[in-house]
Amino acid sequence: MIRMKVKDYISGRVTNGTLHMTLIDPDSQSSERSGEIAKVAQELGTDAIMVGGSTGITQGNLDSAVLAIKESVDIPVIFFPSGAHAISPYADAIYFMSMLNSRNLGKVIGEQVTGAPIVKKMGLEPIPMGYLIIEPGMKVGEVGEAELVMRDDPMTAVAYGLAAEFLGMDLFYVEAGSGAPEPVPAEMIAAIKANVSIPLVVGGGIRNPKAAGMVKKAGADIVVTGTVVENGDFESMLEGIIDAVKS
Ligand code: 1GP
Repeated sequence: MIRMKVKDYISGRVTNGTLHMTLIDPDSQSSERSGEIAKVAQELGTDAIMVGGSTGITQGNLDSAVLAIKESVDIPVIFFPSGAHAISPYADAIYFMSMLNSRNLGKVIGEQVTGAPIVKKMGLEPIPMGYLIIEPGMKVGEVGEAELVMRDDPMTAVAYGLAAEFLGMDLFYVEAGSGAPEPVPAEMIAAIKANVSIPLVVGGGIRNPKAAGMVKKAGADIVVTGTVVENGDFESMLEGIIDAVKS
């Protein structure tokens, strides 16, 4: 089957409304379970599966999770990398991303230079993306050595977003960090939306339908949620979140 490029799939869909993507961390459960989670997410209407995590990603757990997920769903499976040490040829695409506010040049451009020839050789579709860590940043902020953008400083986030756009990136992703107590603030999302033309991805701490609705209403084009649920079951929580994003 000739497959549509994932970039075209995303840019086609965002013109019709907000998308939801489900992030699965291969280090958090067996690959079989990753496949089951992806299947449930697809049935509930998620638009793509992202695979990644800040730590504990190896070529082995990554490949087996991606393969299990690919077997379970038809929607695109996008690798969300933490570095060039493990890259899966089995994904449909890779977010080819730069952590714009890292103090570590390796996270800004070094890992990308190491990874680019590997991505080329694998024939993996790269989707250029600017990635910005917002306070509190959680584990990804720590591991990424991010100079966090403060929650009350929307204009700095706007400036980074414009820089991503002018550098030719296709997506701009603002990340509060997995497990953040609150998502990226609505005022910041709205300010970016008002000033930056490339699609805006928002993730981190979106753990219930109310938060998902807030992020969507503020202007997110793509809402990303992980699969850790504190109370209740994953399926009903995800159903409520996806409904809030799509309504
Ligand atoms: C994706 O890191 C997030 O941007 C996922 O965050 O685990 O808090 O949903 P949660």
